[in-house]
Amino acid sequence: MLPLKQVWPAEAATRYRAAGHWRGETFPGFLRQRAAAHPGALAIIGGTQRWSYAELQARAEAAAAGFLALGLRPGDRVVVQLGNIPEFFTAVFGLFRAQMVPVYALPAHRQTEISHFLRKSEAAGYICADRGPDGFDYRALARDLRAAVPALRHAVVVGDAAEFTPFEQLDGNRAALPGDPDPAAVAFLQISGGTTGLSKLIPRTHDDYIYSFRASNEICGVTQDSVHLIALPAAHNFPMSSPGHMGTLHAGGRVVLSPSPAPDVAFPLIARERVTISGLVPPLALLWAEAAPRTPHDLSSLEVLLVGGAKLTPEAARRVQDALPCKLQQVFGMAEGLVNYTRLDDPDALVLETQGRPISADDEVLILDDLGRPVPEGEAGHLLARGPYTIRGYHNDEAANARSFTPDGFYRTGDIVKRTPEGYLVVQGRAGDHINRAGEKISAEEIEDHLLAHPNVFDAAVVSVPDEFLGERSCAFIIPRGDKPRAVALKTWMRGRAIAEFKVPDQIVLVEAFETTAAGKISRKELRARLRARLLAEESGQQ
Ligand code: OOB
Repeated sequence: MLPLKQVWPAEAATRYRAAGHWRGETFPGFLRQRAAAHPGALAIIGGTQRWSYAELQARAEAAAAGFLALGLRPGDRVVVQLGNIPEFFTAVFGLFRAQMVPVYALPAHRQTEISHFLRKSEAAGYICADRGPDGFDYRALARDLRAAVPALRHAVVVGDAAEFTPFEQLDGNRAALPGDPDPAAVAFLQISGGTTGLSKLIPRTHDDYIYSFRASNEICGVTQDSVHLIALPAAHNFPMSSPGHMGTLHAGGRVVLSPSPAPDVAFPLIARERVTISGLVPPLALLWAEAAPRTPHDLSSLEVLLVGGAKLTPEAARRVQDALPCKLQQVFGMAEGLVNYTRLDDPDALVLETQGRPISADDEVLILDDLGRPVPEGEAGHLLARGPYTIRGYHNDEAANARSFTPDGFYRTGDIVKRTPEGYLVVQGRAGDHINRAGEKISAEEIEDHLLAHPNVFDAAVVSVPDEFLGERSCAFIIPRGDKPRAVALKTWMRGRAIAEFKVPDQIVLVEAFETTAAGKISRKELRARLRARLLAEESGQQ
């Protein structure tokens, strides 16, 4: 299969190379270099395993040779659904080494999502673990996927593989391994948060992604002395590259994998491994802030805590800063590219009240009104971005590309932001209809589609509602048909749709009809806005 390309105009690519952003580095290339320079340094710590760079490199090569021996070919896409276990790194560096393209799924995804990723990426392989920490059996999922997606040729399982290929036994002829990939080729496909319908696939190249975490390392102070606790799912873009495990490995530091972000799991790891940096979504940062003053574990090694993925309010930021013995750094990023950070030497006012400024002097940011005109400085508008690590288009999705990118290549982020006089962004909200549930993005449309498949649902509208703990939660308004469905039963039925648990509506409200205007029907967007406003008014009236 030909390598996938992500196309920047030649002029922009030349400029990014000349500026030293794109240096021709690749994933297999940088791991090989680190392993040669510091073979004995610890790279990955997870469960009972402690792997040096040399060991990670050797395991990745064995996996790469094993993938080829199975019959997978360079260019093949392989969906990787692994949690925070060391094998995640063997799998993805093995795929990189064999010039295959990982497609990153989250452990929470189920058959509906994974089969969509497999089809959309035309994947030939799927890698999962036997079971998740919650007991979920991914082999049962692999069976369903094989039946549903005939193009899926290989399922590889970490642990007890049953009838599938055992991950631990992957090996083959190293001499058959290809050379290093083209740095301009797509290295992997990330999953979009999904504003409309199903998730889109985000192609990231070696050049652009490595630039984003190399530059993040500088901004977040990551060096070979850093010990990075990965508490969020390793496949998510934030813990992967902001500066994430990839940034840490690029710097020659240590990655410590936490099977859960809960303080009772993460805090002992911080103390034992002398963790210096970690990243969390706001609800978890608040949980850590609650637990930190009472913990018997020594957290004094922590230097930096990054918080992002959803809005951290100034009050919440203050609480986190006061309770934890480290610097707070806000991060506002997206898997499509653009990432903003507050800087480590910024004054409190910027750290607590803004979501930072872009990584790169070559990040171009526009803030536009509804008609596409720049807003006056300091006013809120739609954020658009273009730059050396922001994609120019989704994988294999013309319709989404027409919606999400301007003709001159700016990505419409869907976020509403303001810019401060210092050039820092403050996130005000979203233009699109999605729910940011503790950093997990849920498309209202996708959930409405599922609900409409229920025989007793005449119509459904899904909205986000402010939530003290989650930031936002989902509420589904349902017009029943025939027997009124009960909320509990409807939730159970939704689980039967084989979707990620976080997509099951938190709240269900039955209504007789949706509003219309004198002129007739109103748009879905307007309808969702009205329903949301009504619910909030009712809730505040009850207090
Ligand atoms: C990160 O990436 P995604 O792709 O899961 O979600 C991106 C969206 C943004 O467009 C924005 O709506 C929201 O998540 N978001 C924030 C935020 N960080 C992300 N909204 C308010 N404040 C923040 N600090 O979520 C992501 C990727 C890389 C680094 C950090 C987060």
